[in-house]
Formats: sequence, structure tokens, C-alpha cells
Amino acid sequence: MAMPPAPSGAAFFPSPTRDLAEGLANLRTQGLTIFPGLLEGRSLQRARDALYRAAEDDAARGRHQAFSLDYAQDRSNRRVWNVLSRDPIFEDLAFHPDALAYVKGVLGWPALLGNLSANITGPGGGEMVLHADQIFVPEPWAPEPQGLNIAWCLDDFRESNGATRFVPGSHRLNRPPQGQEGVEEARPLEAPAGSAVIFESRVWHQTGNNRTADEHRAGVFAWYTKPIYRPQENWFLSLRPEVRDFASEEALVLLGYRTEGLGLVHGRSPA
Ligand SMILES: O=C(O)CCC(=O)C(=O)O
Repeated sequence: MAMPPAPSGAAFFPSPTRDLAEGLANLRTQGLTIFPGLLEGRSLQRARDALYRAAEDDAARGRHQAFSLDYAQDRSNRRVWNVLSRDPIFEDLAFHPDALAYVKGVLGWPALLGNLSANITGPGGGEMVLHADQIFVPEPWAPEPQGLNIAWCLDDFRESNGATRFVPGSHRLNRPPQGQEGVEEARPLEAPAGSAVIFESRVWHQTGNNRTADEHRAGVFAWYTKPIYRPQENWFLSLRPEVRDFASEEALVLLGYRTEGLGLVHGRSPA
């Protein structure tokens, strides 16, 4: 298959929709869909405050981390790990019913939460390498996505502040980009704070350059996989205990504490 053509303007991306059937159709055809206003008001403010606080705490303790898959020396862009343990508001994101409807619709059930991390671009921050998220899956890839990413925009995502750049339709190539392939076709996906950008694991994307003098762009990235893949975050070691103590049945499945077939304890699902 040839690379999909790169039209200009808004039509490059599907129109934002809150409709699940339409969103799943967008995922099939474009590899991504945009859910507007999934996080609003006080919840959005709390998530944003909690994330920036976590990033400041990390910096104050010398735990600053640049993004992986990029220029190791970039000190402006920051990655925040183990976001699920930072504040209870992030449980509302990872286990949001609308988010889980997409997880079930794309990956089936059970599924695992592989990670909940965040990327905050900073002034002058560089772009990430164009990639597909299921790079750990040996090729040839199965003909369906092995993972799903839900990017929660906690700030407005704009071209100027490093909005994620995508190549819609690239998932249909069913392989990662090679060399500079796709770099010319990638376009920034601009979305207001509170939007969720839902994309399947084969679509090519990258963090954009932050060309502003004083703006940050925070996004929380929830990464879900089919249940045969090891989570990126080791929840059994890193999860704040209260998250498990108060987790719903669905959340326990996503974290690997309720399971079937794999991850058993003495042949049974852990209690
Ligand atoms: O920060 C972004 O906009 C994209 C992040 C991403 O692609 C990643 O962390 O793998």
C-alpha cells in the first residue's frame, strides 16, 4: 500500500465526535479519533494541577526525565512516570467509562493498562522520532492493533506548543515507519484542553516541536494492550496501594490483579 495522501486543512483529521460508533469507524479508517470535552471544569483543572505538581516534585528531587525515543539531552520536554499513583484524579482518566468503551471496542476484553505516563513539552522542546507505539511487537504484525493510546490533553494542543503530529491512515501499512518515511506527511493535531485523542497502536505519530517562548503542553497518555503483553509500568511494584484497594473489578483486570489464563497465582486469578 502506498502512503495515504496528505490533504491540507481540517479535513486531514476526522471531525471530533462523542459518538462511539463514529469514533470506532474513525479508528478503523484513520487510526485515530478525537473525543471533545471528555474532561471538563474542576476535573480538568485538578488533573492539570496534579500533573504539573508531580513534574515539579520530580524536578526538585532530581528525577527529571526527558522523553525516550528522542534526543537524550533535551531538558525542556519532561516525561512523568507512574501518573496513576500521583493523584486519585488520574484513576478517573485511566478507568473512565468512555475510555474503556474504546478499549473494549478496539482491543476486546480483558485488556491491560500498560502505562499511564505524561509528556510535558516545554519552550524550545524538540520533536520526538516518528513512531508507532507497538514497536515491541515482532514483525510481521497481526492485522489488528495490539494496543490503544488515549491522550488526554490537559492544555490546548497547538501546532506552536508541540501538539502531537500524526499520519492518519498509516496504521493500514501495518508496520513501523522506516528512516524518514512519513515525516513530511505528519500534521499536528490541534485540540482544546479536555479533549481526548484516541489512537490505535500502529498509527505513526510524534511529539511536535514546542516553538513557544513560555508555553508548556501537558498530555497524559493512557496505554492499553491486549492481555498477552507485559505492561510497561510494573504495577505490582510501583502502584500506590490505595489504587488497588479501591479499584473496581474492571480496574483490577486492567492492572492484572484479576486475570484468566496468564498471570495466575497457583492456577487461579489472584483474589
Ligand atoms: O507527547 C506526545 O505528543 C506524543 C508522545 C508519544 O508519542 C510517546 O510518548 O510515545
